[in-house]
Amino acid sequence: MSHSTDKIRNIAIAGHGQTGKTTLFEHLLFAGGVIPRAETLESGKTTSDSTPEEIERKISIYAAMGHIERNGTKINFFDTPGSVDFNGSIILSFRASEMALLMVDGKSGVQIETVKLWKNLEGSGKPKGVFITKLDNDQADFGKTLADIKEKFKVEPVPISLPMGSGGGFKGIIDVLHEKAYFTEGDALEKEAAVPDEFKNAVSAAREKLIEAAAEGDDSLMEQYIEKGSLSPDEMKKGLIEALAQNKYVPAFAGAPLKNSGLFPLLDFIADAAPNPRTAKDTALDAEGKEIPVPIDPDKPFSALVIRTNYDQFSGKLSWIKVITGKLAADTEAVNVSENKKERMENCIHVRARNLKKSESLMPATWVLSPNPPL
Ligand SMILES: Nc1nc2c(ncn2[C@@H]2O[C@H](COP(=O)(O)OP(=O)(O)OP(=O)(O)O)[C@@H](O)[C@H]2O)c(=O)[nH]1
Ligand SMILES: [Mg+2]
Repeated sequence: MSHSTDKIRNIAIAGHGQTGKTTLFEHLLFAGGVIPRAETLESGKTTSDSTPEEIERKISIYAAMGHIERNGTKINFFDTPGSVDFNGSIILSFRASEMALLMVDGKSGVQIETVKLWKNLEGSGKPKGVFITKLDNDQADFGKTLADIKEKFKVEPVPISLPMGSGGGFKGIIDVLHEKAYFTEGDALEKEAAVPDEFKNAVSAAREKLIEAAAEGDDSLMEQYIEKGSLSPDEMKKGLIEALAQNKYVPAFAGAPLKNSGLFPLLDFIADAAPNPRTAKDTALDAEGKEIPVPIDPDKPFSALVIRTNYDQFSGKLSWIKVITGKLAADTEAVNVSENKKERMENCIHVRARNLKKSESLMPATWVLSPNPPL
């Protein structure tokens, strides 16, 4: 199914090595019904780490892409490698996404590669979120990790979700925005329930912070907040979207993806509030090499960003493409500006985990694979 551009969200998952990016990606695909079960790193069967080298070394070497549906929105994720040796694919994944989600281990805190990635993202001005993970580990500490993020990045992270218990006593996650609890259920998906009484005060305090962040969205919301001391749920949602698009706050998520925990609050927030590509800013180089703004727009002539090109022994040259303007249909011809030559894109292929599906015509902001044999 082809989604209109405003119903697409593009997110790059990044962070220090071994923080659990591939595990989050795998469990998101499971939560989205794309794969029947989530595989572990140790099994060597995860969707993302699929090359012999990755399976052998148990690390990600190549960026992987996949998408799931949530509330009528198509959410594309990039799982990027943690090692700087593969920095090129991380940078391109950022370039192709409207938001980055940085993974921070709830026990180790912010590690060096994440600091470098943060600096890189600061330059782009794109919104960033943090996912504090492995909260099921002994000694994991959500509050301490938030404080570490605050100190290292000089920002006030705003919790969208909160953990219930920690280490051996970890029970699940609370969605602060929607005031729902999600209890872990072994290998099954997390189960929704009412917020337990013991966490109600913490949720109220976190909601206050969320309302403050939302009030930053625009002047009328700020006036409303100053006048009434609060915002309605609709104003809150509008403010969170606006303020995030302007990079005014950093949403913080809690979870233990290995236990399927913290996935739904993350997905619901992304579907509701992550940047809409239709309003996000993109840039390209003009014929003189000058950087110019390029709005992502279906009504302009076709243009696309090639994120990566693979050579497949059966299909030949396979390019990962993000459509920027116009529509991409099978058998489209376009000029490859870096090589100044024409290329033909034979098909458009949606990547759903390891399944590939042909698509007729694609809207801007979509990521696809496209075989482009020589003309
Ligand atoms: N306890 C616990 N362990 C986790 C969780 N998420 C990931 N892990 C473990 O952390 C290790 C690294 O996980 P990966 O998902 O490969 O981490 P990564 O960030 O993708 O690693 P690189 O791509 O190599 O940088 C594996 O042993 C996972 O099982 C979690 O939520 N809880
Ligand atoms: Mg990985």
